[in-house]
Order: sequence, then C-alpha cells, then structure tokens
Amino acid sequence: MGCSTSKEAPKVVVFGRVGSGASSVVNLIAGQAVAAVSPDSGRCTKRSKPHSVAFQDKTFTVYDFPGFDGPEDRPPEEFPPDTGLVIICTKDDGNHVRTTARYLQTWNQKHDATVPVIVVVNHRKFADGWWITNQSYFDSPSCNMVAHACLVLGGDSTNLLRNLIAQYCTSGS
Ligand SMILES: Nc1nc2c(ncn2[C@@H]2O[C@H](COP(=O)(O)OP(=O)(O)OP(=O)(O)O)[C@@H](O)[C@H]2O)c(=O)[nH]1
Ligand SMILES: [Mg+2]
Repeated sequence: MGCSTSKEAPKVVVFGRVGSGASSVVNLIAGQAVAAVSPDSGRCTKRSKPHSVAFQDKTFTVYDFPGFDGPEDRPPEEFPPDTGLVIICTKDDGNHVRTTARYLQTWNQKHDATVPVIVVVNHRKFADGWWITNQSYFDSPSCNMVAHACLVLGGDSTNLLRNLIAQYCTSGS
C-alpha cells in the first residue's frame, strides 16, 4: 500500500475501537462538523463516509470509518484500495488503550503492514508524560507506526493533525 501515486486525492482512514473519538478526529481534520458524533455506547458510525478536505495546497479524502469492538475484530469494512495513511484513535482509559494496542499487535495478519499508522490518543485532559509511560503498549513491530499525537478534549488540534497527514501522506493531487 502506501500513498497513491495517481492524481487521485490521497486516502486517509480514521478509525479505532467503537467510541474512540474517530468521528471527532475527522471533524478536527476537516475544521468543521462533517461527521456525526455520539456519546452513546452503541455504534454511531455504521458505514464509512469519505470527506474531501483541502489544506496545504492538497486535497485529501478522509474516511470516517466504523470501528472495531475487540482486539480480534476486523473493522466492519475493508480499507479503500490505496489507503495512504491510517489514523487509529483511542481514548486514554485503560480498556481502550489495551484493546487498541492488542489490535495493533495483530495488524500484520489483517492489513498491509507498510501503510503508515498514526496513533491518536483522545485525552479528557492533558496528562504530562502519558505517552512515555504508555507507549510500550503500542510498540508493535507488526505495524508501521510512524507517529503519535495526544489530543485534549475541546482543544484545537486541527493544525497538528493536518501537519502529520501532510508529512506522512505526501503524494496526490
Ligand atoms: N475524552 C475525550 N472524549 C472525546 C474526545 N473526542 C470526542 N470525545 C467523545 O467521545 C464520544 C464518542 O465520540 P465519536 O467521535 O462519536 O467516537 P467514534 O469513535 O466515532 O464512535 P463510533 O462511531 O460510535 O464508533 C463523544 O461523546 C465525544 O464527545 C476527546 O478528545 N477526548
Ligand atoms: Mg464515529
């Protein structure tokens, strides 16, 4: 996989465990509320939905994706062909982190391990040193994790996320 070399807009898939804040991250990337968000415990995003987002003189197709519900689950849909970047989201609570980390450990069996992966941690409030304490959970040799980002609820992380996308998904229109 890797970034598409065609004139097509590079594809970014955003997903995570159900309720991980994936649709909220799509909205941060878009800079506006394009994806439905819900605090309910059931699944809100049931089918993937592409959103065209332009920044830094490029257009990206950002997919709000249905999430997995356990470490062994596949996402309910396959990734689109030529997915250039995967953003996997997790809340900072122990269950979400462990499920997400175990999911990443089995990544290689289900996905092309060459697609770059960015882990986004959706914090309730910023905890200094959180990543250093917890990063070993995510150190999976089977997944091509290229970066991480720790976001704070209500914070303005649009530029942080856009810079990471532009850096790790470099080709396209
Ligand atoms: N703690 C925390 N909660 C967040 C953050 N972003 C979103 N949430 C909350 O998490 C809940 C779920 O957010 P969604 O964006 O709908 O999560 P999702 O992963 O798309 O959920 P599904 O589509 O149901 O799988 C909502 O109540 C959000 O307000 C964040 O940065 N930190
Ligand atoms: Mg969603």
